[in-house]
This record gives sequence, structure tokens and C-alpha cells, in this order.
Amino acid sequence: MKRFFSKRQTAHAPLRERNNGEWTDFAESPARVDSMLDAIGAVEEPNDQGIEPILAVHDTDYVAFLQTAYDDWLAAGREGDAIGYAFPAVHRRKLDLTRIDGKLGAYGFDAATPIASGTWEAAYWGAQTALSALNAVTVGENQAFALCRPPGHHSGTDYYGGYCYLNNAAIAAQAAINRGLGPVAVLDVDYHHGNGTQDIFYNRGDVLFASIHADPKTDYPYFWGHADETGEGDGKGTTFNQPLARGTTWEQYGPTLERALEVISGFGAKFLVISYGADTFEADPISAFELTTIDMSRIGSLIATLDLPAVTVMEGGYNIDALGRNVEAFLAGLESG
Ligand code: Q9C
Ligand code: ZN
Repeated sequence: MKRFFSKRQTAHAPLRERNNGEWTDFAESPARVDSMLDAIGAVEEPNDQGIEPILAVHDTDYVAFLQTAYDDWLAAGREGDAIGYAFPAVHRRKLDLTRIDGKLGAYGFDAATPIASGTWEAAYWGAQTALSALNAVTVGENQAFALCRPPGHHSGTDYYGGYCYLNNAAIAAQAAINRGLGPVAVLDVDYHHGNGTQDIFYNRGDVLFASIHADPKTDYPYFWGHADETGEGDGKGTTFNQPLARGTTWEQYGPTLERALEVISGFGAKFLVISYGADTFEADPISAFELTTIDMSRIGSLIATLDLPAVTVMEGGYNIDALGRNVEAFLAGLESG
């Protein structure tokens, strides 16, 4: 399987995030990339496919905000990473706010996702990495891996959060639809619910979103990913959420994944986008499932039984020592089937 990555994705390096009542080191660090590159072998440079496929998913005003947010922050006399402090829990709507502090709150939904000097550069190239993996599959490869960083699945049409700024999986899924490859299923196996991807496709009958994740009653992102969220309008029934308890091992995870795969088959998907997070690993520092490295290859082999053309997009995974091993185990499982 071809693997795609651009060094420009390491330009994003915030220092701290707000987590459980204190400031902690930013978990989604560029060191994650070194761990993955050490383990997965040769990578190919993505092609620049421009802003258009990004704007097929994200609003123009949001993308414009991301492009200048850090400069606007500096122009306001600030130092360090840009982070909001007032968030519209009530009546969120498009307002023409002029101050950077208002804009950070308008577009960001948490205090774990700072904007730093290289954030736009890295997010842009992360999206190009996902699109280049999709290209590889459209010209005859059966599968490709996009080492996206920053991750994407918490980002929606006009918001960032959960370490995510552009939704790489949604950008790839929408591009696949535009090329006539649908219907598309997005299978999200990150520890956290992919609320951004769910939201982007919530009213869509041509994209199924299926996710297995920590129960949002106890885990981030709290407000989305509950089992009763099943889609609306044309998308009624095309969202499938399976929350699992902290402490989940393969004994529960395996059968749950099989059920999600049945949902994908039943939907009649012709193309698969996988949001893969290695934060389901037993020793992940911010998560609480108990999956092993061998389980990562089991996840890959089970998904391969769908026998669909597939792009895997990297999401979370914060145990730097084990990250590369876990990603490689997953990819090996996918390849062997
Ligand atoms: N104590 C991804 O994995 N903070 N994003 C959680 C847990 C934010 C995770 C706090 C986690 C975001 C792509
Ligand atoms: Zn995650």
C-alpha cells in the first residue's frame, strides 16, 4: 500500500492545551510523525490539488479565518499560541466579528486546539495528503494510507476542535463522491467520536458515517456520538454510532466492529474512507480502551473483509513509543485481509 506524507505537516507545533483543569503539553505533537515514519517505510510526497476540494467541505469564511488567524493574533499584540476564551453555547450563528478573540470562539469549540504559526500550512498539506491517497486509489491501487497530521475528524464545515482544523476524511470522501465513486462509507475507529465528520454528512444519503468510540457520557467530545444520533432528512439512518465503555478489550471491540461492517455492507458502500486512530491502544496517555498492537492488525484484517477500495486517513494516537508499531500493525492487517 502506498503511503503519503509531506514534511510541511510538521510546521504545526502548539505548546500547550487545556485538559482536565490544567495546562498540559500538547499531546498531538510533531514527534508523532517521527514515530510513524520510522515504522511505516517509504512515503510519497502529496500533489497540490489546490483549495477547491477543501472548499467542497469547509465554508469560505472559515477557511479564510484559518489562513490568517495566527497573523491576526500577533497583530493584536499577543504572544504564543492563539486560543479562544468565549464560546457560543447559545444561538451559534454567522456574525461578522472583527476581533480575533471573538473569531477564535466563533470557529473553535474547545480549549485543546490552539492555532500556532504553522497550523494553516500543516492542515493544508494534511488535506492534500488525503487527496493524494485518494488519487492513488482512483488510478488502480486498491488501498492507500494518508499520514495526515494534524488529524481531522473533529472538524466540521465551519469549526475546529479536538486537535483538528480541516476534516481530511470528509475532504477525501467528498472528492470520491464527486468522482462518481460513491456511495461512500466513512468508518471511524479513533478512540474519540468523529463529530465533525458526522456533522458534515448528517443530512446526506450518499455517505454513511459509522463510528466506534468511547462513550461520550464519560469521554471527549461529550456532546456528540451518542447512540441515538442516527442522521436526518436524506441522511436518516446513515449515521451509526457505537459507544463503548472505558476498559473495552478485543472481546467487546471485535463483535462491535463486525456489526459496523455489516451496517456498511447493508448500506451498499462502493468506496471506504477509514478514520484510523491508534488512541484505542492500552497505553495511550489520554484514552482508556485496552486494545493491544495485535488488536490493531485484527481491526485491519476485519475491515479488509469488506473488500472495498479504501483510503485510510490518520487521526489520533498519542503513545509516541508505540504509535508507529500500532499504525504499521493496522496497515499490515488491512493488506493481508
Ligand atoms: N482527558 C483526536 O484524537 N482532549 N483528538 C481530551 C482527555 C482532546 C482528541 C481530554 C482530545 C482530542 C483526533
Ligand atoms: Zn482520538
